[in-house]
Amino acid sequence: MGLNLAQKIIKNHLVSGEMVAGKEISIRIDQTLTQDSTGTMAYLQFEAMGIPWVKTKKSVAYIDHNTLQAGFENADDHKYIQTVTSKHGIYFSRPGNGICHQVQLERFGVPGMTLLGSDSHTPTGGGIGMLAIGAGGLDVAVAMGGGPYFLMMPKVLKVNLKGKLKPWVSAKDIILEVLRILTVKGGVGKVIEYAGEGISTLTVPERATITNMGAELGATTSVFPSDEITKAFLKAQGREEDWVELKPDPDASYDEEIEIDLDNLDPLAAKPHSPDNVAKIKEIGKIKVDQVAIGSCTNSSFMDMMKVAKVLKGKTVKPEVSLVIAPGSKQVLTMLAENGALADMVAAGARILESACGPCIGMGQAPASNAVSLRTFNRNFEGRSGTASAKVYLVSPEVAAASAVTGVLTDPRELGETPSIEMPAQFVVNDNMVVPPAAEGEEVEVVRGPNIKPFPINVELPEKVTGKALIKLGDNITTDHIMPSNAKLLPFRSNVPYLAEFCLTPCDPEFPKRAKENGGGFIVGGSNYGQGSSREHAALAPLQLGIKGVIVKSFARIHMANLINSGIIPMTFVNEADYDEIENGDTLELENAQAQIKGDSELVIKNVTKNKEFKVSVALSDRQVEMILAGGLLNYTRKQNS
Ligand code: MIC
Ligand code: SF4
Repeated sequence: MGLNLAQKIIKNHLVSGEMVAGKEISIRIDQTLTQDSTGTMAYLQFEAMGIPWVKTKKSVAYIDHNTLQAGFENADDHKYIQTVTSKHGIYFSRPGNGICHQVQLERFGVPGMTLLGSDSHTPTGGGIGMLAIGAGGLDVAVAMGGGPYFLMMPKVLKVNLKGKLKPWVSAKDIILEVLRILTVKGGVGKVIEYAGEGISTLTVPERATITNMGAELGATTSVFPSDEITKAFLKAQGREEDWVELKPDPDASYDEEIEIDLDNLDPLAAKPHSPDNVAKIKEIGKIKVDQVAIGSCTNSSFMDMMKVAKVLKGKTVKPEVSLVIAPGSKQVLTMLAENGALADMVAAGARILESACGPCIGMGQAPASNAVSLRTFNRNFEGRSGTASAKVYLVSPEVAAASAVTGVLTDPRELGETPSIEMPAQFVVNDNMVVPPAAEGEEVEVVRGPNIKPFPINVELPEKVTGKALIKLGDNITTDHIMPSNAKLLPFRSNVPYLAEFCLTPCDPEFPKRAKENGGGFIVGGSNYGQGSSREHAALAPLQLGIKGVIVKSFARIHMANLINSGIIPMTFVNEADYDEIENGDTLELENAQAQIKGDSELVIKNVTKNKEFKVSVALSDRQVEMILAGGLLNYTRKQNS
């Protein structure tokens, strides 16, 4: 039996384990990326490992998230990252050079290689045929040190694309359709592999929009083949030599398959407050729009920006609408400036932002109270924009631009003929904002600002784990709930004790106080707990507050890995009805914790308050069991080394 593309790349990088879905494997990592809001922690952890120089083929550190410098904190973190990367062999992409995933795709991505990034949208690299996976900072630090990356062998789901998109329908609509079909938990434990005649109609940036938002499916990653279109993109980036052809074997098999007929797709939107709450623009109707935000790692390519510029040319943004545009990279911005498209945007009234994440992560441009905000981004979780009452719709650049000029949600087909935009034969290449590491790392002095505080490290698992159920949450709790990130909190990503004061506060403002008063305890939740970001702060902040275990109906992949890395026990109800029995404040007890975790994948927990027992499952590999026993990955590694 032949292999599909995901299996081929995994096989080429396999270090340990059997390629059987659901079993733990480890793979060699060729490239890593970090961004600044997860990077400080990743580099502190890398330093703690004591490895002088990275062992990957290429590691890049980007500054793109925390670019609002309202105080000294972000600038201090940038200095720390710039000096620590220079010392240890990592390339540094300066603030202003662009959003990590966009720049990585343009300048560094190589088909067939593996990429591990401390950001959940790292799978953007799948658009160029990489196996690109998002992970917590500690996992990325280990990979930089040459260690393999451990993951459960994923199932592979084939998305067969038929036909060709109609005018004004775009790659964003394809991934929104996949989200409508599969939901935000439909990709958990899977790689989404794109195939079919329809892929030959999609450019690399369009493919990258699709693989980027595979993160919203909860997928391990998403991947496209590397073909003549990939070759043309790399050639236009002056990197033709990086191209290799990659495709599945003709007799490849897949665990699951869905089909999408591109001819039948209409412009879509994900309505508040979930990326899978998808409907046709026509069906939602002409709701009044207050803000339009165009950019983010999903839709900020040169082609996307050109579509927007063409719609805006010669028009004026409605007076009631604030239109902000953040081109994804310096390359994109330079090309827009050179060909006049930037002038068309500015003339129409667009507010141009720097090439960075910006409003996508609540770094400015929070909408007005109750505002409707249309965004070309990938997440519309409640409150993520910085305004709790805002209603965020995720749309394509075409829908966003059309709506900015009409003032209401608009199906762009109403604008008449689509502007024709050609993929450039040559992109403007100037890597002067990428600083190579020092020739002599030992000579570099690492600069640490006062905002860098020690991060919490767990202790060995005790014999008896006991504590209260401190909070009971519903389904689809995001990392934005667990560890909110906005312009006020992002500057403290290297200060976990401070951040912990805001842990789960969108769900219950009293949570941190209660956790501390009770000396820690348990978090109880529903299904898909921890979806969203790769931020390990969503595990470190609970650890700081003394959380010992999280009991839920199911977990999102990266968050579960981050809990294990922190030594917090991730448990799922064997019988989901037991979720209903637990009440806030119940005392829970895990007796003989060490023996139970070593022994069986099912543990017995006693609800002391209700005098009842219930079973939870811990789906851990032998290695993960050892990590929980040791109190997390750092302790486990230290133990192994001694
Ligand atoms: C996000 O889009 O939520 C982020 C901000 O990029 C995160 C990383 C972070 O929390 O720093 C992600 O996607 O992993
Ligand atoms: Fe940045 Fe938004 Fe992309 Fe996260 S999703 S990397 S915040 S642009």
